[in-house]
Amino acid sequence: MAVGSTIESLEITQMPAKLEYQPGEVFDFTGLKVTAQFTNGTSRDVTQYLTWSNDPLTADDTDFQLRYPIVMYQNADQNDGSSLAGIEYAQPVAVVPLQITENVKYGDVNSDGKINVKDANMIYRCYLNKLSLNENQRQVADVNGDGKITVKDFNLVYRFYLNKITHFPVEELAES
Ligand SMILES: [Ca+2]
Ligand SMILES: [Ca+2]
Repeated sequence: MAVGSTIESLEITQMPAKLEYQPGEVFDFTGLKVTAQFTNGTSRDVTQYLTWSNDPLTADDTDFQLRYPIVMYQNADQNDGSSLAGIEYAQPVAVVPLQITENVKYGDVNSDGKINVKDANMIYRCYLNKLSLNENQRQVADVNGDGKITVKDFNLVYRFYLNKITHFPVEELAES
């Protein structure tokens, strides 16, 4: 790479193959190509120099940032650590738009990752008007997809818990 020339911008010339993620996954750069435009008019593939966060993705990472390592330019006395005046830093950033969606886990009304008798009981109590569920809870509780929370949903969740069924009617509706 030409020393002394400065990156003007980073351009994503090829998007990574995977753009859709669930929270908790880690960014996969496969297929990604990023080209740097230099102030001297040249351009070059700099994909291999980029850095990014390997932390699990969250719902906020829809603009995923890829950074070029800090570039220091302009003449400066680099032996004099006491004065950084006159040195400019630039950290070119390319942004990959990611789609991060949380999969609906039908039947898991209390969102503990398991489908068991606790969820079935919540559905039953909701049906009896003893418990009010929020919008998300109502969505995952309606496992037969009829828009209502009834004893049918309770039965389905309970049967799922007993391993009598492996999926819910609402999931078949979503797939078709
Ligand atoms: Ca649960
Ligand atoms: Ca229902």
